[in-house]
Amino acid sequence: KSGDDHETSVATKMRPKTQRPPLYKVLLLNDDYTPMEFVVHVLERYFGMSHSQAFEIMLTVHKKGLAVVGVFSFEVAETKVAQVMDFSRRHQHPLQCTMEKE
Ligand code: TYC
Repeated sequence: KSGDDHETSVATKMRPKTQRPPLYKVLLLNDDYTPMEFVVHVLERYFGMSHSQAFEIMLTVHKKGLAVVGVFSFEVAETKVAQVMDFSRRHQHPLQCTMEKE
């Protein structure tokens, strides 16, 4: 039969789309009450930042209102948000942490 793929002359390069898992930004929100040092501690403890890195990001949140503190798979992002929210609540600070799809 004519029209079989192997007989047609135009070579169409097969380029299967690589599936990447969706990524989620974890955001830290500013508020008027959480102590700066507490936020720095959270960034060191849950996001593996150095003290100076953590201080820098904390100041960005303080000045701009929010900042992305990391980009993770859904499960890791969800865990980080839960850990920060739980730690803040236990210390009776209103610090808010959320996630959004990148
Ligand atoms: N704005 C707070 C203060 O002046 C500090 C702060 C920084 C709070 C970052 C939350 O995500 C935050 N004490």
